[in-house]
Amino acid sequence: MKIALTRAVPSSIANCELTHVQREPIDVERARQQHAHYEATLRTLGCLVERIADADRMPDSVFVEDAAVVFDEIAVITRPGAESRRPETDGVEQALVRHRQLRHITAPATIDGGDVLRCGHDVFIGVSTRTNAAAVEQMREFLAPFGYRVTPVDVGGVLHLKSAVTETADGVLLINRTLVSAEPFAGYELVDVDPSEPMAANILRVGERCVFPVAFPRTLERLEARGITPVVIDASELAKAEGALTCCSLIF
Ligand code: CIR
Repeated sequence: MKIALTRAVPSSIANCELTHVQREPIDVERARQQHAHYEATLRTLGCLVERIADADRMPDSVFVEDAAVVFDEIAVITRPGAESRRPETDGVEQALVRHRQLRHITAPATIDGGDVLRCGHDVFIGVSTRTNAAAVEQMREFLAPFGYRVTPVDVGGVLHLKSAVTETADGVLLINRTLVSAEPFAGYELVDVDPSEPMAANILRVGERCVFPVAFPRTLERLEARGITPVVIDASELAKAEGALTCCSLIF
């Protein structure tokens, strides 16, 4: 059975980090309802949802994806690019230590899990405002014994690599080519987001199924035309905190 680690929406979320999104009021109760529905969806897709201990004073703590990257063999505890987010990793580490041997990213390297796209044994790492080249090298060292290929990918105009490209099925990526070059993904089948929905490239894969936001109906049509039929949910409140679907869980 797959495990999905999640963490509660903190009451401090209004103070979250924002980079490419204008600050607007976030309805914490609505965010919590949507987050509960997200967790329920993961359960219907066969995940055992485990909550990491709350971190109510850490505004971005619901976005657990950024604090660690989980592989079959090890889990890497990150050193998040935003200083305000570094305390988040302790709780995530306590939850993960029961499941995996751990490795730790160390200074001067910084990396957010949102910049790490794993497709089988290909690991693409976005070099972004949050993730630097030193982190790519540390990841490469951690993963070398297990046969992963690590490829750095330049990311600009968006927070993380996985805001621009994610995996929908083995060998199939959903991508916004205006945010990231398609070149590193040669050999993959690419499904393009609808040009009117630039933020639609983040789809959450759970085994053979996917979860996708209701906010992007045109891209949904493209996915369905390709034979991909995701479960559609509303994630609009956390989108105001610059969070997408993959950010809210660590699934392994
Ligand atoms: C941040 O700026 O760090 C948060 N407000 C949003 C993080 C979203 N995480 C992700 O895309 N993996």
